[in-house]
Amino acid sequence: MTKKTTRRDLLRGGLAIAGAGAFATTAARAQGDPAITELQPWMQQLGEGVDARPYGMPSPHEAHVKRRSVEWLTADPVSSVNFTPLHDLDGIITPNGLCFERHHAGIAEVDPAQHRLMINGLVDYELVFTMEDLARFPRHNKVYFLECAANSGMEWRGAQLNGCQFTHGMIHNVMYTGVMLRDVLATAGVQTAGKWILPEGADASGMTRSIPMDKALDDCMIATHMNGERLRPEQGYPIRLVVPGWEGNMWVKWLRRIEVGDQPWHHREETSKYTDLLADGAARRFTWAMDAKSVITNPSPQAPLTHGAGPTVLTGVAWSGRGSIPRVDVTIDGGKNWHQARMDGPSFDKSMHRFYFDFDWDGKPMLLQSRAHDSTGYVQPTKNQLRQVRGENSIYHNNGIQTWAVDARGEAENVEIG
Ligand SMILES: Nc1nc2c(c(=O)[nH]1)N[C@H]1C(S)=C(S)[C@@H](COP(=O)(O)O)O[C@H]1N2
Ligand SMILES: [Mo]
Repeated sequence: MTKKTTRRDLLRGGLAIAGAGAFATTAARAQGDPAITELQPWMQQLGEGVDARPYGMPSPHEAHVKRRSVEWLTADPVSSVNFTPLHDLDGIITPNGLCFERHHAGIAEVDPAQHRLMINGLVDYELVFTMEDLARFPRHNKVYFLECAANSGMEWRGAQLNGCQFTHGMIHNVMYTGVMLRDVLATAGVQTAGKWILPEGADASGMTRSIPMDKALDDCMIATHMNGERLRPEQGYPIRLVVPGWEGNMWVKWLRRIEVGDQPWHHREETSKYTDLLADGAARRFTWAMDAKSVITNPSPQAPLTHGAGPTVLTGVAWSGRGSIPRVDVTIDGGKNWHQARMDGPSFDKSMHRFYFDFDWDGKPMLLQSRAHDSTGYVQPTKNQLRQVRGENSIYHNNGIQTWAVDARGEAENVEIG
């Protein structure tokens, strides 16, 4: 016979799960809570109708969730960067309006009717496509992260910016819809000598990068949509190049031309920029794939623990330009003990992964770190391990382990340990 469950039983069951009610309010304590006893304004009037919000926006209570920039970082906002508010997000997808932006000459406002994609150079047929032409190639859907090689660059010499939005926010993770670059190149007929491509952007910076043909024919896409809707102007509307797992600079936005050549061009963005100056003065050439990396997004400096000791959800994101992330380790005592985090959500190659560590906080100060393992077996290094190999002159490609010091009040700070 099944026992009839009373409300009292349910409450008791709930409390037992919560460990003596560490995070539950008992019915007795809740007595007189106006959130329960008072009729709220939204309970007393009709809401707006279906025509009021043809393109919906987040609740006004979420107005703090926004991209932010660091004023002193660059000389001018048109050649600058803003950062994804990682600490305010969950799951693995970055909402379109919150994807960090990196422009070298501001946002190009392109009229798709006046935009063309040209293929020229070492091809049998030099071709020009309208946006309509591109829509006639087979379409594909893929989730990929885009990380600027400069992400965490300000942290090379030591802990600096107070918030994962600023230390790790030059990344977004989006589902792209688009056509395979290899299908488009095939119509032009790449000649045997064609070993490299040079995509070029239609913005005033005329961004160009050399990309080896193997990568171009492997998984590169010409994207038209992000998270189901057309690309945003900030992200390269109407088309951008998607170069899975490789540094963000190669993902040319407002794509207008692809030249096929027999050798790399060595333009600005692959020589004086986006290369790493090693200790001996030599520069690392062509660092394309972004190595495995992770960061704890909550708690973090912009997202303190406010509930005190007891059940606590720690979470963060991890990614690798070389594959997926089967495992993330987490420590709350600065690396004395490591715990395997719980991976949750879809796991795609070269996509962001979400991890959680659900634990009972004793209310004492903590030193939080996360360490990603990728599907190739590579393990995310400490910042000191990176410095041993790369010296102190680097800016780009910092995938070292991040530390947050959490004090007894739950406030978090960017620090570096041993
Ligand atoms: N045409 C063009 N493409 C560009 C850039 C640019 O300034 N112009 N910036 C590059 C850099 S450095 C990065 S990190 C990514 C940023 O993409 P996002 O603005 O979608 O975040 O775009 C790349 N593609
Ligand atoms: Mo970048």
